[in-house]
Amino acid sequence: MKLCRFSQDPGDAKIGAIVGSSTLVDLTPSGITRFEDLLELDDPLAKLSGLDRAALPKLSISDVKLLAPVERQEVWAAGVTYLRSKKARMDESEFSASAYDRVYEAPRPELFFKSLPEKVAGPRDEIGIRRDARWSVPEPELALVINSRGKLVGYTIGNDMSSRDIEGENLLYLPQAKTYRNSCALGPFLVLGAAEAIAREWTIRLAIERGGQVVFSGETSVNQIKRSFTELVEYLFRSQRFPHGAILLTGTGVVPADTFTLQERDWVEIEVSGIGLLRNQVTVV
Ligand code: DO4
Ligand code: MG
Repeated sequence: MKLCRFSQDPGDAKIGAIVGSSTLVDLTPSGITRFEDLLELDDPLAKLSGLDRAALPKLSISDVKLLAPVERQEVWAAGVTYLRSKKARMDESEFSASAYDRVYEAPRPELFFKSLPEKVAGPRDEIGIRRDARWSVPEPELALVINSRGKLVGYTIGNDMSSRDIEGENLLYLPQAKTYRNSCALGPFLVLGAAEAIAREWTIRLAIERGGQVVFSGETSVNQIKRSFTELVEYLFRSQRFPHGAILLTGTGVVPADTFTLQERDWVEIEVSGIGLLRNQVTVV
């Protein structure tokens, strides 16, 4: 079951259920006005299947603005969960190479804070590259949607925009390389009710367009993630509380060649086979 957050008028935010490829059912008249109304339930799917959908308004997706599928959740990210990410980062930084090598093998995963919910870019919003960075890349990632009790309830697509030169210069600069204006995008849909085994069959595809040409494309499989989702969520919730739930990006397995950097006005397209397609244009921030 796919859900979305959308607005019809500036400032409003509603919840919709996706039907087919181009329609959504507005859940507002049923009393579901926030994802939190559903995600905290023991069985959100049962609640949704009990609705009389025929009585609810149907809208064309192209007539609304899709919003990032996040409300009050903090957004966190896991790192170095794919072999490809470990290798790229060891190559980019002699100085910190052993840190990446060790964290890939260690029992404790790398987890870092990525974004406050109100700073997240949604579908078609701009994503940022820092004006003081020379080497900027998107990181296409599966994002786990977790409720306040630490239960994995859904998935969306995440873009963990990163400044590789800043991270590579010194690992202590990681927060600056990872968290700046428009450095996190999420969307377009929240997929409920898929077990980890199903999500592990999905593929993640990244394409970058410049002036109408694809200048980079690559893909990976969710199953290449070294750690289980349960393990990542369990570490995130250790000695930590998320009263509104959390979103956890699961790391990147697609890394453009070292000669590639994003430029202003590039389009970044991330497709996860079980979820949909997240498209954003790059701006310098
Ligand atoms: O270690 C730095 C960040 C790693 C990361 O964001 C990733 O592997 O996706
Ligand atoms: Mg990442």
